Parts: sequence; C-alpha cells; structure tokens
Amino acid sequence: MSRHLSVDLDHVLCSVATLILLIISAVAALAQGPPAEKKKSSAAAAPTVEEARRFVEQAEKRLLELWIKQGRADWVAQNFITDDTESISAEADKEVKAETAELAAAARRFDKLKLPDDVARKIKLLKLSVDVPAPRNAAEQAELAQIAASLKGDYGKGKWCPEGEAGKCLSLGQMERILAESREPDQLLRVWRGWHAIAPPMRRRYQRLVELGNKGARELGFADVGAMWRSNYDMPPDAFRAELERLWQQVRPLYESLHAYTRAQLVKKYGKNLVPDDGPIPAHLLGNMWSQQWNNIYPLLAPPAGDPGFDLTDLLKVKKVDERGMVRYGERFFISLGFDPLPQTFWERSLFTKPRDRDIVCHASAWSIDYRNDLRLKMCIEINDEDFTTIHHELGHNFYQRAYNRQPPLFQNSANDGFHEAVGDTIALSVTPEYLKKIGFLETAPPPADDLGLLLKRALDKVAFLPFGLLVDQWRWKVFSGDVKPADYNKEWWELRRQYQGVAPPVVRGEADFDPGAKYHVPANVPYTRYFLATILQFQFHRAMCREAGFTGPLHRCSVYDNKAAGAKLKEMLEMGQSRPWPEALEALTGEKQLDATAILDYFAPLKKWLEEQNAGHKVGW
Ligand code: X8Z
Ligand code: ZN
Repeated sequence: MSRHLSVDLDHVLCSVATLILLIISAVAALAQGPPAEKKKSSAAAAPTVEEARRFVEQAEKRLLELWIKQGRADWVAQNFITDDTESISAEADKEVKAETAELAAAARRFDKLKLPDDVARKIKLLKLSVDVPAPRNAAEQAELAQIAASLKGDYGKGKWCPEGEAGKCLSLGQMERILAESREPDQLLRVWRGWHAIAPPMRRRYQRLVELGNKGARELGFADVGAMWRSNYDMPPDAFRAELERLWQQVRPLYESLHAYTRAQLVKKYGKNLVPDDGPIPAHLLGNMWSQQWNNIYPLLAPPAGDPGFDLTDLLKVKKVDERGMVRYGERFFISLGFDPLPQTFWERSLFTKPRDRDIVCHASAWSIDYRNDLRLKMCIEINDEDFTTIHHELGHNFYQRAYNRQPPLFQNSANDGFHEAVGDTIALSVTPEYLKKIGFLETAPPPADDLGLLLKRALDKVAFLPFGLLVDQWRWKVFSGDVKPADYNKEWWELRRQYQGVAPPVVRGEADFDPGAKYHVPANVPYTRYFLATILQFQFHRAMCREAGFTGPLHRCSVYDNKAAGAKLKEMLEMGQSRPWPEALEALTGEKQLDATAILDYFAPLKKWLEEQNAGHKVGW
C-alpha cells in the first residue's frame, strides 16, 4: 500500500512499447549529454533546465506505470495471502525500488542547477517516494523487497491458537473484540499475550530490513531512513522534530488529565494490586490491543451526569445497517459537501467483509489503483461505532486521491502525510447528535447540557491517541539511526510507552519478544508520525470548516453536513495534492500557515475543566 494511499493517474498516453522507446532514448540522451548543436558551445555538456524538465516528465511516466503494477500486485497479495502472491508483489515492489534508486542517482546530474520550483520539488519527492528505499544493488533490492513483503504477509496471517483448544484459532479482529468487551483481567492478559506472540519471528528480518533500508537511504544522501522520513515536511528535519515536541508539550497536560482520571476509574474497577494509583496503567486494560485508543472502556469511565443517552453501535443495529450501508453513509456525507459519488467500480471491487476461507490483510486501507478513478476500500467491517468512524477515515483517503488525480504523478499525494490521515477524521468529527437526527438515527438530539459524556468518549479516542501517535516513530527513528541496537529493541519500545503514554507491559517482557512487530505499521513499514499530525490537524480543519459554515456554537456540536461552502474550501485544499509546500495547502482551507494545537485544546476545554475537578487530590502523571 506504499503509495496507493496517495496517488492516482491513468493517462498513460502512450503504449508500453512507445514508452520503452521513449525511456531508452531519454537514457541515451542523458548518457550523451545535450544534443550535438548545443555541444558546440559547451564541451563539458552541462545539464540544462530544459533537460531536467524532460527528465522529470519521463521519470513520472515510468514510475506511474510501475506504481500501478505494484498496486495491482499488492492488492491481490493483501486480498489472498499465499507464497505466490507474496512473491509476485515483492517482485513488483523491487522494480519500483530499483527504478527509483536509478532515477534518483541520475537526477544528481542536476544538483548544481537552479531549477524551477516545480521541477526541483518533483526531484525531491522522487527521492522520498519509497518508504524504505533500496540500495542500487540488484541482490539487495530483491532481498529487501522480499523481506518487506513477508513481514506484511506474516502480520496479515497472524492468529492465536490457544493451547488445549485444538484447531480453534482466533483472528486479530476476534482478539480485538475481546480486549474491547471483556473486563476479565486474566482473559485480557491471555489474549494480549496471544497476539503479541506473532511478532518474535519477525525480529531478525526487521533488523535486516533496517540495515538494507539505511544503505538505500544513505545512497540517496540521507543519514538513515528516519532522517529521510523527517525530510518530507517542507522544513529542515531537525525543525520538524522540534515542531513535534512543541505540539506535544501543548497537548500533554490534557493527556495527563485524561490519563489520571482513567487510571482512577480503573483502580476502582480492578483494585490497586493490578492498577497502581500513581504509576503507569497496564496495557491490557484499556480496551485496545495497543492501548492507543480507549473509547471501548467508556462504560467504565462514563460521567455520572452527562451521558449522551445513545450508542451509535446500537443505533446501527436497530436501523439494520449492513457493511455496505455503513460505507454509503460515509459516501453520502462527502456528496453532501459537493463531492461526486464514488464510481460504480468502487462498489464492485472493494472488500468490505472478512472472507471466511482465506487469509487477508484486514488492516483497513484505501486505494487508488490507477491514480485516476479506480478507487477501492479494503476493510473487514464490523457493525459498530468504531468501524463507522474508520469508514469515514478511509473514505477521506479515497476522496483525497480522486481530488488530486489531475496533478502530475509526483504531486499525487497529500500536502504532507498527516493531511491524508486527517481528512476522513475531520468528517467523522461532524458525526454529532444533530447529524444523527438529520439522517434519521435519533428522534431528538440530547441537550448540550449532557455533552460531557460525548466529549469524554471523543477524548478517549483522540486525546488518548496522541502519545501513541508520537512514540511509534520515536522508536523507529532511534532504531534506524542506530541509537537503539537490536539487543534493546523491546526494552526501548516499553521505555517509550512508559514515558509518553504512561502505560506498562502487563507481564515482564524481554528481548525474546518483539512487541513493536505486533503493531501493523511496523511490519508494514508505514510511517506513523502522520497520525499524530492528523490528530492535531483534523481539529484545525474542523474549526475552519465550521467557521466557513457560519457555525457559532461549541465546536463539538458543529456538523458541516450538507454545507457546500465548507465543502468547497476542503476541495480546494485536496485538489492541490502535494504540488505546494503544506503550509500553503493548510492556508487554503484554514487561512492558517502553522500547525496549531489550540483547536483540539479548545474543543476539549469543557472536559479538561471537569477532569481537573475529578483529579483533585489524585496524583497526575506516573
Ligand atoms: O492505520 C490506520 C488507518 C489506516 S491509515 C485504519 N490508523 C492508525 C492505526 O490504526 O493505528 C487510523 C488511526 C491510527
Ligand atoms: Zn489512514
């Protein structure tokens, strides 16, 4: 799924044969230098701007073709995990990695030229277009692509077969349900351990992937893969790191209030022996396999007064909405903002339910196979509140992909990766009681006096997520830079989880474990800081769209459903793709040029006040 969260285009104007000829002649032209008549005046064959432009155009054509092939191979591999599909997909990935490495090397010829902004930007984006880049060595390219494909496949196949229950194995989805619903600590612990047992076999391959990826990154001129990932934010990589720290310090007090309140309720439920009242919370008690979102334990935390009085999961069941029906609700929201309906092929080619007869990668994803109009969703949908939100998240990717499909291939991406993750979440913030009333789910919207529960539930999703959104890449950056050695992989993982999240392992962990591997984005090599950024950004987007819609009440009561003015602003930003530095895209929607945590802080301000009252006399922090 490397680029399909991003790109989209189908006007491959020439046939494959013509394309090959074009490439051969372009490569030949590059090898020979400028045409003969120009050579008269410049014996050194200095590269020209015109040549750089032609080079980039050819590179985009070639890459687009390879990306589409890679996308199809990956789609099949993720929908039917077998040794063969894994190998076909690794082969396609290898071709992309190899071609990108060659093109990036060839582009160095233009290093000293003053290039027009768009050409320079495309050359930079070309270098950054592969998440884990390969060295320019065929054997290593094949090895890296094979490792990457096998790690993703292993995660997809992962299951837990409890001892003594012959033949009965649980899928990740089933284990996640247990973590969400059970309040039985022993059972929670067994399931938590069961899932984490999928990861140790990945460790050696992951270590090798780090070595090979780093070699590729160094050949591209980056210190390591982490430094490369931090270079895609239109600012120096160190400035980006500092920006993250600034944002984290802004939201940390809100997180710590929520943590303290949550811990106190868990102490009441499970006792001090299990939950220390002044230390980190054991990771298996928060309703989620990675303790990343805590909304599933809302019933344990609900405020005595201020419960919203409805539950979206129940409403979906009462209304007999099925999986496709849930996706239709998401689509209709985007249509109400002025976006075109999804193409018929979306409904024919997407996967909405977990097949019973084969292994697939169930982790939800949104694809644009042809970089044009062949949009797809792949998700093992369950009829519940959480998946209703995730569907909106995924459709945000699809509508973004289609909005920028007129951009040249290297600009077919979000302004930065946080933008891609934020769009659908922004829309889901508009799923308010008033919206549910409009679509016929509720007869009356509860009075705003009862909003505390709504806010708490949202905070357990969004605020609880913030430190997790940061720490996954804090870990990977240290791993890629060599600051953390393989012998300390797991120790550092838990150190960061303690430091940022205030969460502890439920049992002693050691270096025979590889707990980061039990989180999809690590074996799948999807950078994670994007989700932290998205959590900040979506509140900025929401605030701006509500302003555009003329809404004046509290932000958590605002829904932009059916508002064409807000939709037009959003579309304006989405259509820019990655053609301009992200602050310009942000400005197009919000009028602001900076990431700004005041939007999320304002949104939760009434809750923060209440949490502080609840926490009076209790330790905050761990
Ligand atoms: O991976 C996702 C999406 C696909 S981009 C389902 N998310 C992160 C996660 O599951 O860890 C959305 C929230 C964070
Ligand atoms: Zn996403």
